[in-house]
Amino acid sequence: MAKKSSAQNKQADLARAVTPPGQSLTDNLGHAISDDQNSLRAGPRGPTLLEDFLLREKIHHFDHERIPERVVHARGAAAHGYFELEKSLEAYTHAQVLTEVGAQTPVFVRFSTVAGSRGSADTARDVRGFAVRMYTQQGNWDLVGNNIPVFFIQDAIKFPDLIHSVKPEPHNEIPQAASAHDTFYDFISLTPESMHMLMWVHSDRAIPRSFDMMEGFGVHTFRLINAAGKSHFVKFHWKPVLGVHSLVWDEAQRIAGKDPDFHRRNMWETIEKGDTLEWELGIQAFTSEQALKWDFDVLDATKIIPEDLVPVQRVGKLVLNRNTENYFAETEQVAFMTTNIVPGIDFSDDPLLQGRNFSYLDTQLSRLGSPNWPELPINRPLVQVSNNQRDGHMRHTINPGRVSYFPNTLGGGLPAEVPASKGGFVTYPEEVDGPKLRVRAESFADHYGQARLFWNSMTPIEKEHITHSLQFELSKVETRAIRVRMLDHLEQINVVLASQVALALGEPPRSKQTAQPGGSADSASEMALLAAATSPTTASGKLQQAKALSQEEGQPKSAKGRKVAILAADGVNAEHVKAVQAALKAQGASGEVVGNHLGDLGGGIVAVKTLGNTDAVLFDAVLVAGGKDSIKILMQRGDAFAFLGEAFKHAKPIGALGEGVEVLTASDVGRLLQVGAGKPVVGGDAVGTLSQVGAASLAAGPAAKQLAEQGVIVGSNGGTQTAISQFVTALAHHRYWNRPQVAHVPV
Ligand code: HDE
Repeated sequence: MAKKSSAQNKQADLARAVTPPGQSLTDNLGHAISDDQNSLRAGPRGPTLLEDFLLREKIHHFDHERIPERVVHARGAAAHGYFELEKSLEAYTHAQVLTEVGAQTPVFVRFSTVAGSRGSADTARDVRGFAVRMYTQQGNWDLVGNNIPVFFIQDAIKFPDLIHSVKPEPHNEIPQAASAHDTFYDFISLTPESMHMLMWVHSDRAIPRSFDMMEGFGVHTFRLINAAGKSHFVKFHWKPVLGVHSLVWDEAQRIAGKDPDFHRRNMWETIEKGDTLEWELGIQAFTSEQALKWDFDVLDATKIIPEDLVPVQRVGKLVLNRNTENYFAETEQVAFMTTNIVPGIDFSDDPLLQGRNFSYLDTQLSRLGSPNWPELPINRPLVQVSNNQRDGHMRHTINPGRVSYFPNTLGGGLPAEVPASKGGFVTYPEEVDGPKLRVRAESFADHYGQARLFWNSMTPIEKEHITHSLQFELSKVETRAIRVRMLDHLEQINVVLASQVALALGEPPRSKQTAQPGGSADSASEMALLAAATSPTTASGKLQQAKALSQEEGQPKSAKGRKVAILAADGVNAEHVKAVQAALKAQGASGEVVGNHLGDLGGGIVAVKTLGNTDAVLFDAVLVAGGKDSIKILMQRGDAFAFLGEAFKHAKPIGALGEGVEVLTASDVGRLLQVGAGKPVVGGDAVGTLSQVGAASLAAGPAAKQLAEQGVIVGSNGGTQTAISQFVTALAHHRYWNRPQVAHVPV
């Protein structure tokens, strides 16, 4: 069995290429440089001389620093770590990486968005790439997947059209990293096979809270082959230990401006402070006989295999724990390929996967410029490479000797072929026979059944988010005929969905049942309507709803990794701040002091952010600490009120301690939150808004409980400790969708 320490092997391998900073400045060929600040010129004010080889070399290198960005998935961030197998899959495969329990395999994982350029924002509504490379003892295994389990198209030949349609329009290069434009919906409305994926893309899955709060999927059906040569089909899953959690759309758009590096920063900081990002590897293994019984085709990448039909077995853990040394050398130059598989794993005939198998090798040549790209440190495998391939641009390997062919006797017959019994790769001998045809299989023909399954499986609030997202994107489509075509497709999925979207587009509703979109759960009629809105499914293994599609149900909820803004100013109650920070830390969360200025706020409290340089959207919750002087200052600051309004609007936990309650009462939260006399907060029984009732009386009474149910925690000085622990609990709950009138928050 490979030693646990083998996970460090890739680190040691990369270290061979890490150049320590030298003592003396030299050019690229080792000549010491005496002046790196002034070019060589004829006289102090004269022209620059062609002879200045130092200037020319420096500028020459600079001019060529960029390589072409990826055509898709250009925006990405990556980290190192390991995969550890917990349960042997020897019943299904003889791949060492999936049979050696306890062995740690080094990994490099790159997350990405698809549509935007390298410099675009992290939080665009988009599919996320989830590309995992394992440096196994049998060569590299790349699982180049996404965070959504299906894809837009069934056949690789349509990929260039799909991507051309979603990319900025070619005449004006607008819009960047956004699908909300005519060409995308022109294509999509003519491509019904994309409807299932479209539902996922309009769900909250397309705006993840962080990389480690999203699932990963291999998407295609692959094969596993065991030692006896028997094949099973398999789908690969990565299940995040923290559960699947998302941003809200308005928040995602604001983050794009406030911190375009939101996701990559989060991963970087998590690892820098010694924490890890973790997933479990899950597999759905099934036989071709099982597959033939289902009313959908497992070779069709627009279909999932519901977990109700084939449960996901969790078999190992993926841990990311090391940041890159150099973004370009590692994240930019890593070259994933679907064809990087190891013995015991093989392809299925999914036509999308088959097309990808051509594409990735090809793309690396265009991006990295030489067939020797596998020699780059991040790409080279940990096992020795030996073959008769030679030469080419940028060859690093020095192959000694006169033999570069096989078979040979002059080289002792080496390097020799490796028989299957010794680990040589052998393709699974699948029987194939048939006429050459350009056709789509009949079994790929159902385009709406699983879109309906997805819709049916959503909670009302998730359905509302899908509705809002479609309203947003389609209202940006300028060509009416395209908008109407999209409504026709939506009607095939669910008539209420189509009607709600039609309302926002100024089109006649498709059903008598409509509700005014309320903006949130305060539109009780919309919630009720959406809850009841389901459609009969097809191509779904006879299921009307499926497990694991909703991210509101059955997900682990914890405060770990969550970030709280503690609003404070000079004279803040230091005990409050320290107690909140300690309680958060105990749960793996953190509290950052956002002050009226950076630095010392008194009592040992240090502000690390300011009300001016950050924003509520960059945090998971907001708390106002007490302290008379501090509150006096905060009451003068519109940006403090904006913090609370935004957090309220985005359904985040809000807390106020001691005098901090005054700020809460005076904010939009106080204006809008209704308080009853022991009755539910939402509805006609309210005795007033929070500001009318007055904050001071809330701390102990039934009203405080009502507020807590909506994720608003208030604590007078006496009840501070209780309030803090309630606040941490609220943080683990993440979002409170049951708040009234969030659409009235003017931020
Ligand atoms: Fe890709 N894809 N893709 N793709 N893809 C690329 O390869 C392509 C598809 C995915 O972090 C490119 O090295 C074709 C499905 C990820 O470096 C390119 C087709 C899925 C990444 C390419 C697909 C993916 C890529 C661009 C249709 C989900 C980023 C640069 C047959 C399962 C990997 C590169 C990274 C990258 C082609 C469809 C995932 C152009 C032709 C389906 C995660 O070769």
